[in-house]
Amino acid sequence: MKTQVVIVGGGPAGLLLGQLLHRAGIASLLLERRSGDYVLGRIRAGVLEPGTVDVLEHAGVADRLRTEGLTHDGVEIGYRGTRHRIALKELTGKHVTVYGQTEVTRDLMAARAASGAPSVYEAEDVTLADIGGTPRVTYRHGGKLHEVQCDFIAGCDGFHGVSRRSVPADALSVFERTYPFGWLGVLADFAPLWRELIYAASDRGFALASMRSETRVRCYIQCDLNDSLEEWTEPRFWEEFGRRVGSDIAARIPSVPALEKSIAPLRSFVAEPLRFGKLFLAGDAAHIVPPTGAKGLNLAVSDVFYLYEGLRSFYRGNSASGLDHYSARCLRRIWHSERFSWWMTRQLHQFPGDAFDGRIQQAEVEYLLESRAAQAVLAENYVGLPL
Ligand code: RFL
Ligand code: PHB
Repeated sequence: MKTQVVIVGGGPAGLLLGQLLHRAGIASLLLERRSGDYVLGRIRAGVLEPGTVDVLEHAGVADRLRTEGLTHDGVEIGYRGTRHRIALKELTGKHVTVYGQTEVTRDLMAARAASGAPSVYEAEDVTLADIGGTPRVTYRHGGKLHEVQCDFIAGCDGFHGVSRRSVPADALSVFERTYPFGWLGVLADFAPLWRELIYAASDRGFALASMRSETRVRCYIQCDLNDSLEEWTEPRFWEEFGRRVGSDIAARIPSVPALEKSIAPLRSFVAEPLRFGKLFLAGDAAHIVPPTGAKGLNLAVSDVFYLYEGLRSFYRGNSASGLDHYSARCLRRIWHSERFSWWMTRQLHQFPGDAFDGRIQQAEVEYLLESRAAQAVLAENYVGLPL
């Protein structure tokens, strides 16, 4: 079989690229290791930058987002028992949209199915060959081995995927930071007791109050990396969450079961460059940010948009310059988001150890809460730097 672009990975990055290419008349084959239901069962991001919404509009997949997405003009920072609003709209003229990654993925899956563009779910042993020359991708499906020749491969297969590992180690530079804690997340059905997201720093650790709709909340607490999900029963989770976000909310949390509960480690990671021969990495395959800045999905979307522009001008205009500049163009935006996500994480979590670092952190949060200029810096980054 032959196609123009093989897309490895059917998360938001891979699906969005497929949809944009389809609309530009460029053929792709999408290979996803898991089943569609499994992909939709992963609960992840919730906040979309305006630039991300624009790209989804451009891809023709924003109908439901437009009606069901929640517009948020601010976020709150909780600190030492009080809450302070960062007025995103006033400070930047922009707002963010609360719309779950699951829903973005669902909309993209529906668009791909409707377009008739081929996807293979439960594709096993995806292997990339000759990525420096005439690329081929092999995979196993339904007990059979398949081989596809293509012009380009888009590695959209997340942090644990095969694409980045297919690049010779000496051709990649890796930059990495891990954090000594994780996030325990709970999804539950009750009407949010907060109007906007609350990022709460407390002596007991960080907590985030988020939401998916008018009837569904998503909440996180900073936890120990060695904690097990079993020890975090729902009553214990809600009690701890309440102590961190504030007593007004704590008193009103209903006793409800979790629809989903998971622990995620926090990591900053960038692999450079994003291109090797005919392989282009995009999204989590190339970089990871800790979730505190709500940047991961948004960065995946900006990578994909640049890659789509590069491929479109290659096929339409016979110009390879967009593809040649792809990596540098992405990396500039990636590092700005890496910095912001690292900074948000650093300011709002409890870190073990150093008393000096602790005092600096305290001074920095106090400055943020007192200075309109500091708030404008946060707001500008939170709503997203321009594409
Ligand atoms: P994904 O979503 O990981 O999709 C990669 C897909 O590739 C498949 N795959 C393979 N397929 C074929 N062959 C192989 N060998 C394969 N190996 C893997 C996988 O099954 C999967 O379907 O990466 P993508 O598309 O780059 O999307 C990135 C986003 O998922 C990620 O950045 C965000 O979820 C990060 N994130 C957040 N981002 C935001 O912008 N705003 C947020 O509010 C936000 N909150 C979060 C987050 C991530 C979190 N976790 C769990 C890490 C909150 C959390 C808790
Ligand atoms: C979420 O709703 O899952 C969410 C929101 C904001 C973040 C991280 C996660 O910074």
